[in-house]
Amino acid sequence: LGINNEQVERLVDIQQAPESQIEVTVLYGTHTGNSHLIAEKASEILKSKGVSVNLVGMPDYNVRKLKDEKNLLVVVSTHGEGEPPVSAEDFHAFIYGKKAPKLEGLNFGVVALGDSSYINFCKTGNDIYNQLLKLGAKNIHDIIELDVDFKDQVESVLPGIINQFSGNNTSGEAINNQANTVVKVDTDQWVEAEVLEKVLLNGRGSNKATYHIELDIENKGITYEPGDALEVISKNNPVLVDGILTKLGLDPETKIQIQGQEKSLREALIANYEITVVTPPVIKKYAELAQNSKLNSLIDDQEKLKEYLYGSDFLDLLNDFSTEVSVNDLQNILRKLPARLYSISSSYEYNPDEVHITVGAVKYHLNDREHQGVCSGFLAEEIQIGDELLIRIKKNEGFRLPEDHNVKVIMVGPGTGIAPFRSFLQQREAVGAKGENWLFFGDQYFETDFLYQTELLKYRKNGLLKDVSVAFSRDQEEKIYVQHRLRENGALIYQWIKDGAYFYLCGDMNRMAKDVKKELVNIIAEHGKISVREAADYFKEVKSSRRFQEDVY
Ligand code: 2AM
Repeated sequence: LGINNEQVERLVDIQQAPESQIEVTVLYGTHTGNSHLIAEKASEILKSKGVSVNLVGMPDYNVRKLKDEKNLLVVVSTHGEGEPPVSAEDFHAFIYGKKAPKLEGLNFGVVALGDSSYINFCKTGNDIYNQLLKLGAKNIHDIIELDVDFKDQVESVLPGIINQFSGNNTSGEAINNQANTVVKVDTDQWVEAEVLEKVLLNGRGSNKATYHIELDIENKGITYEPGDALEVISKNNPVLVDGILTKLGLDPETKIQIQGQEKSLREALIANYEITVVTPPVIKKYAELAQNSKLNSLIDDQEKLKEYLYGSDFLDLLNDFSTEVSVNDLQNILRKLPARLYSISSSYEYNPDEVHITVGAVKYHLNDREHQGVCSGFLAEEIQIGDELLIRIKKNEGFRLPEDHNVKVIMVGPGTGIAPFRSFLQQREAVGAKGENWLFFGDQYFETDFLYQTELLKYRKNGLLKDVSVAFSRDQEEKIYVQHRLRENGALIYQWIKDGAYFYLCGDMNRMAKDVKKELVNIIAEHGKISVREAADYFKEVKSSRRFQEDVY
């Protein structure tokens, strides 16, 4: 079970306290809701074992209570290149901060979610795990790391850690029964929805291909709120699949078992396995097979590995480091293809029969071949009007319009970051919200990349939009970005924020979101006539009161 003596003693401690009921706080930090899902499931199982559970999201958790906790199960995801999800930022900062308490009386476990295509896989979970140890808390179980295909794994790992908390008998049989009967986290049904419309939003000559896609959900029993995302099941490009099969000399019609179904190898490679991305675990498993000294030295060098993996697909790997691969090997090496998430760009109140998404197609040339992003490529190249897509709604409670319709709203969404704001605007129109709306949009060129231009200008004309401030970065020599437009309007932005406006940010996480937040702090400092440090504190307050919300990727 991976526990040491000390942990066993702890466990016995718990068991020897029959009088008082065991209490466990299940604390989750989530971005897309997966951690929430797992935390809920863990709570359910704990309760069924007579444990008293306090299930709480990190933003709602009073960190001053941490020092009094006895049993803590943390479920947390990692965002992008190893950062905490927004909802976990404060908790993460608190345990690393000066005010972090000693936690000698605490038993804890961590379930970490992540995406193994990133080098810093599950970093936030590991940060929290290591820091809780440093603060003197006792790990009741080793950290559990779950990849994007966690739904397969969670059923076998969750009972193990839960039994440590509940102090229950941990016989393998009990765990297995649990695994088969109780631990199903993936219960939401997928729905087939017909593609009603598919429009390329960029003009001829653009560097970009952004598609507006409308899906029919009439009578499908689906509802959603502005801010929610759509999960889409995608398929791999058959050309890439055939390239792989040819390279490996495998028979496409070989029958294999996958998720309890029999399929041909070709079908499975199209629908079930990830081949457009090579993750570090995948290349490591492949290296064991290939026994190639060049490949071995590559995987030992993190920086070089990262550089190599950037943009490479599985066929690149096969071409660069040839070796014999059996059907069985393939099944062992490849990761399951996860569903993809897109911010919904329509409002249910405005049109309950449809759901819209705005998809930026990822396409590039590498090693003399065309490469595509898996789902955007699928939606851009394969899917046509009249086709059916498998979809379901993914709630996003961290990105919500103010309940009070009179509150002003500032939205910053360059590129496909515009998507949720189209939904916000439709919603504000549908419910007749009186609060003013101000949109900042940016992209490369006015001529070809002003997404939803007609709609947005119409909204400005009819007053739904107070203004749409645009930044076309490449229409002039020097770059103009949305944050420059924010700065130009600094005095008014500051006024709005002072007056209680909500500020929303959506789009690129790595550069844009960081720069915009920095600019916002500068605006607060300049127009509030306070130091940058004080402005940063003020910004934190705005954020904790949920008047700053972001959905970045
Ligand atoms: P660029 O591609 O010309 O650099 C949407 O992709 C828009 O965001 C583009 O105009 C892009 O400009 C811009 N962008 C790139 N980096 C950015 C940053 N750090 N801050 C704000 N916008 C950025």
